[in-house]
Amino acid sequence: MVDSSIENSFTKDLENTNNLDNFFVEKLYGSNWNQMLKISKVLFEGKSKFQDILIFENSIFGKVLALDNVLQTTENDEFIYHEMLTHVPILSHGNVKKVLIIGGADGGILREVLLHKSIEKATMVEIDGIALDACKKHMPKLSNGAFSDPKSEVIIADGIDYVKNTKEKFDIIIVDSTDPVGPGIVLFTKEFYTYCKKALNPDGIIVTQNGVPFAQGQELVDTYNTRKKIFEDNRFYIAPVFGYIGGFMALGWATDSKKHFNVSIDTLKKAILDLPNEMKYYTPEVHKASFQLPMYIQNKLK
Ligand code: AG3
Repeated sequence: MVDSSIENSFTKDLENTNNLDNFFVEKLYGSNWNQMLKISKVLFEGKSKFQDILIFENSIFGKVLALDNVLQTTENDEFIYHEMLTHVPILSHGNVKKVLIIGGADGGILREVLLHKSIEKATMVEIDGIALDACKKHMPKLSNGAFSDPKSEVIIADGIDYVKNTKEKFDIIIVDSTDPVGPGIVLFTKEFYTYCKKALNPDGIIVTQNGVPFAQGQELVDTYNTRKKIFEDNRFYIAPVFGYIGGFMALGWATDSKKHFNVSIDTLKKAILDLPNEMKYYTPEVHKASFQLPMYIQNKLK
């Protein structure tokens, strides 16, 4: 028996979806498959030199950031993406002092990076200062103070120019980009990965977001083919991020050091004791399992 108040709220919601006013509609996967989120309140709407920026509230996801009409992050599911894109490379490496974040306007990656006591400096290079300020003001839970941490350095610049010109060397580069459309497109090129390799220490690791393979399979294949000419060890690991519809998202991993992938669960279990006990997705077991790809994803990489 369905609780009648639940039934009523479903029926009411169904009626509401017939009125398309006040819905955010994402058409990232083309016109045959859209995602709709009810907007209960608009918190920020603006346009920068690079993109349209929208921050709104939704009763399921909490505050939502969309850039050029594509959902980027939400308060209620961000932990999955930010924990996996940060702790997997940092804990696999085991001795990380300097991290470079490319993109990441909302500050979620920076927040997770700074949890690691070994970090001496976290540099974040974000192209869009307006997006960053809007997130800081309207979604402060995401960065949770990370922007004013003395170990943080925030640079407003194009990520590709930064990696091309920097003399610094990093242990980890985390590319928290948009999809390969608009300002994010250069972050998927051979040039960009080559500059990243130069900016990494010899045993450094670069991780990237590579879309949802079921819907964006070509992005996965292109990234793999481009990077295998540059790095010794190229892989993907997966996490389901609810707001990025279509099942698992692929996170890319590239390094010249073969040992990081083989880090043991015991090493990870010891390393995680140094972190505050507040993970909501990451565990050492999930870390190791996330590199085991379902067959439909393996087939794309054959
Ligand atoms: N950047 C990754 C957004 C990718 C969306 N793609 C998709 N739905 N297939 C997120 C920024 C979070 N800091």
